Amino acid sequence: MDFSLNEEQKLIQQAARDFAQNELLPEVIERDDAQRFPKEEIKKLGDLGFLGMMVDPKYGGSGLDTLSYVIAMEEISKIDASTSVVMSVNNSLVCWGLEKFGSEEQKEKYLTKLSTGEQIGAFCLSEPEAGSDATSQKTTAIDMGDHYIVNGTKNWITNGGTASTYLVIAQTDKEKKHRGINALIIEKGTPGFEIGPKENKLGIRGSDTHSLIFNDVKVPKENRIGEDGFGFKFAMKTLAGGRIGIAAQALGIAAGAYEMALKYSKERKAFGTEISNHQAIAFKLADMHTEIQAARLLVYRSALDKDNGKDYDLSGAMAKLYASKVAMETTVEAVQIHGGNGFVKDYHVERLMRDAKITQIYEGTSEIQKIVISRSILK
Ligand code: COS
Repeated sequence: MDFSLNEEQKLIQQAARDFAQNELLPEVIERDDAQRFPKEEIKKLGDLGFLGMMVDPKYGGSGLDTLSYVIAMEEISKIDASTSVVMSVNNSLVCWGLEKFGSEEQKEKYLTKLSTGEQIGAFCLSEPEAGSDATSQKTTAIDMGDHYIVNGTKNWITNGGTASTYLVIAQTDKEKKHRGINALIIEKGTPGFEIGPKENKLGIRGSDTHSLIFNDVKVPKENRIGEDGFGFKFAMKTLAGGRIGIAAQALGIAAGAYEMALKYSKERKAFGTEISNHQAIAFKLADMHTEIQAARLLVYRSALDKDNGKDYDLSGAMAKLYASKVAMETTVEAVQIHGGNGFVKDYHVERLMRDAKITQIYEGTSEIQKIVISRSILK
């Protein structure tokens, strides 16, 4: 077992760190306040090759491994989780799903633009009544011969307003239950496809989350991903990799909060000495450091499983479950170490605490991860 990074991975880590410091940090508080999407920053992230990191260069991607992707995700998430969720969805849910399961024509037409960041993608599974219970899709895609007619609503869609390409999961044959579900590529601007209002969120407020409404939307058959009825498996397989990305995001949020708390504890004085000299604070830092390192090992392990062609459903679920818990606990402690300053926006840790919460919810709640893990160990 060798967890040391190679030269290329170290360069990617440094590039991501520099980008986060120079491009994301300066206006991250303002974007969070105003719920402003990081439009320019995402464009630059695309220029860096971070929006299609694992995609084959022949489709405009960077051709890197999953480990490189999680390393970059960690660094970006230390500073700005609103930006890293755009990166995660585009890389693992949209680009990966299209490259793995899309037709050659779909890859030529959509993937080449998505992997460079010329366009952004969205992954549309959740509905008002189908979040965790993902097989209960109410959105329908009725087979009309050479096209589908799509009706329904999707909820909490990341990149909902800014995306150009939407991967939409919908029920074609209700009798067949999850085996009658399809995944369709729907372009923004298709008649009948409307974008609902933007959600006003607790955290990742710079990201762009919307409901989507489909009213008799005509989608050509060639926009279906995979065979008829493959849609649910497509969603599950794609989400399994997505969970590695969100685990890396959670790891980054935790590590970012820890680094800020560590620095602050060496500067802030109380009772005549830096607060890091008080065991009450030093022990908190010891716990944070240990838990973050454990989370990092789980995240790296799941990325390596994926890179080595092994099953990563279990390791990805464990990484997400644990890293998101560590993100929540670490950010709460980072606020505590900052005291009154932790409660005001200028010190960043309150934002990281708000951002951490979503990592226990999206791409499968912690409870869903426990279903995946327990089924795997009990089968
Ligand atoms: N890879 C491939 N196929 C998978 C899979 C995976 N990781 N997980 C499930 N499947 C397949 C199963 O093999 C089964 O297909 P067959 O009947 O053809 O064998 C099908 O999917 C249904 O699986 P299952 O019967 O286990 O479905 P459940 O309704 O019990 O749900 C969970 C399984 C809970 C794991 C699933 O619904 C889930 O992940 N829910 C959360 C979805 C989510 O993450 N939502 C967040 C919104 S997206 S941001």
